[in-house]
Amino acid sequence: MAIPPAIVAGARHGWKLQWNLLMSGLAPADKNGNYLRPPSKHKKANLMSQASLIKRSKKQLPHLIIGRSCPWAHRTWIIHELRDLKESINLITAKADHKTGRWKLEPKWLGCDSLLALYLKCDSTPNLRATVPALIDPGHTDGVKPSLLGNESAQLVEVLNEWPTPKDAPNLAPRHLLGEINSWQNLLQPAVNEGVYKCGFARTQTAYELASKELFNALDTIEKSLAKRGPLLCGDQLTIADIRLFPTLIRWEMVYAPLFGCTKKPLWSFPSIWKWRQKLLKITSISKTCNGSAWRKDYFGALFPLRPSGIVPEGPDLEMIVKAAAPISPWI
Ligand SMILES: N[C@@H](CCC(=O)N[C@@H](CS)C(=O)NCC(=O)O)C(=O)O
Repeated sequence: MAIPPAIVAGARHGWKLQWNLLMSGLAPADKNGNYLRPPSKHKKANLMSQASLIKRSKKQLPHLIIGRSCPWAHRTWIIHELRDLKESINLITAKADHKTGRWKLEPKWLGCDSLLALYLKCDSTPNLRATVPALIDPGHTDGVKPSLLGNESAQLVEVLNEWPTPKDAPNLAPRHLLGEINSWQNLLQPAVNEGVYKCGFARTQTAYELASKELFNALDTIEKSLAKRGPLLCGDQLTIADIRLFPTLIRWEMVYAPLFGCTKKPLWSFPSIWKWRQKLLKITSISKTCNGSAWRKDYFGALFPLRPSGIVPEGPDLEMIVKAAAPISPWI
């Protein structure tokens, strides 16, 4: 027997109320339903001197805590790989606990089995969210407490780019390109890197359309710039501007299009961006940080309000998508 329309309407209304409640826990919004990224009470990230690092044993070195699917952590991870910082910063991959929405530490580190416990051990204020990436100094002498050196990715990529290293390591933010790198960051951070989240976490149609417009306008700007003076955002040289953009665009077909509704145009309709992404994925230090099927599992599994069934969709693997020749676009 068909369900009476009044019951369907009541169920829809009830579900929408509950959905809004769940969304408030996941992603704060303003009164018009626009996603508001929680301000991170970020600490000023500190650079350590070569002299203080040399004195330390492997265990006493700072640790960079990342999560395999977090795009913010991904940016710091790529710099860690590209500059080969493993001799001076240890890497820990926290595991996403989908049931609690928290980061687990397996195995425990400094006696902590969760990122929250670790933040508390570092005396971070309880209202500071326990987010990845986090750069932590375990303390190098007995009795010295561990401390949080930084947990804001935008700063951390800069700090890691200047991190002392005994070997030759690339400078991804050379002085003559700093102006350009900063102006890319001013566009990329709100419109693209946060922009995909603004689409996915929008609570109303108007909020979604606003975010989508801002996002695709930014992609148009990137496309034009790459076509004119690519192959990279600052010309021939790989910089932190590329590294800041890459984790968003490499997740596109895996999660941001299917789950966040970043679908106004397919990415292949931006031919220069398409080639740019292929070029970056060919760099081994970058490709080893990419795991498309893990991203699918984490995003579809963790973001319950967006996908209550928890079903993880199938799809072609990342390499296959990225390596495909971009079709002749009807938008060109
Ligand atoms: N301040 C951070 C924010 C990073 C962030 O939002 N990380 C997410 C994972 S993608 C997180 O750890 N969330 C845990 C939480 O909010 O409790 C940055 O940009 O570095």
